[in-house]
Amino acid sequence: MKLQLLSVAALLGASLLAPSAPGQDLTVLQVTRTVQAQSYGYDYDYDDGLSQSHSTGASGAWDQTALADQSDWWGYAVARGKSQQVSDVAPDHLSFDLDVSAETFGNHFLEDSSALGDFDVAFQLPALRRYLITADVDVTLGYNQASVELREAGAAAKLFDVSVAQVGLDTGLAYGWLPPGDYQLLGHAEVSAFGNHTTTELQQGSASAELRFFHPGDFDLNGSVDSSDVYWVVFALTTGHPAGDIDGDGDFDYDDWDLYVTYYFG
Ligand SMILES: [Ca+2]
Ligand SMILES: [Ca+2]
Ligand SMILES: [Ca+2]
Repeated sequence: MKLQLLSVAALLGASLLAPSAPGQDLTVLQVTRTVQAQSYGYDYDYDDGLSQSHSTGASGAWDQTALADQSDWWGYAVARGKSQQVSDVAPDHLSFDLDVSAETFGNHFLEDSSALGDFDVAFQLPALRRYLITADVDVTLGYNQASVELREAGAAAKLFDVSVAQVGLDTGLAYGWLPPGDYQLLGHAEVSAFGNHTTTELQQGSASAELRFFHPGDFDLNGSVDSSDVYWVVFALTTGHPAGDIDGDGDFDYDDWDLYVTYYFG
């Protein structure tokens, strides 16, 4: 049923009442952020490898690179792994950009390299929040994978999942309301390259995401709660836009409006 009985003017009038001030968006429970890179080469009278990794359990901005850029004892390039992470764990958002690459150079009997980046943050939402998540993953053809997941802590079911394996790219966007509780945002990107005297490889991958939180009444996700939110709720309800099915029961009626009003004043 469309929401034809409602007067838009009356609903806009309701928005003149100020909603309550937003509280803290998220409480960080646990952080693990890692970058890792490795390289290895083997040949007649040569056998050596390199590895580098960094990790942090702290919140805040983190920009870190692990590099394993290997040359042999005579100066010939062997293999190179590189993992870079630019991420943020902030009171109102979580974001990360994981870039990994692995390369072999064709100068040895056996060469390999690998790189991985991980973002794993568990957090608590003390109160109902409107959320918006965007994600992109991308890997070249090979033994590669990249993924972004949002799930309730301890639950197998994923609230949001974008992933690729072997080759490909994917992108995702989701928004809605998250009830108070414990959640986990995960990002992973991993690539490997193999080669020898006659073959070389360059493998690349990335996983990036941004998860933002807003006041539950901020329907249009622009950072403020005002008459524009009421306008868009009414628009979504009257046009049957999926975002207007606020209670998720498949129809567009007063139940949705009543729930939104609860959120608005939440
Ligand atoms: Ca708004
Ligand atoms: Ca509904
Ligand atoms: Ca209904």
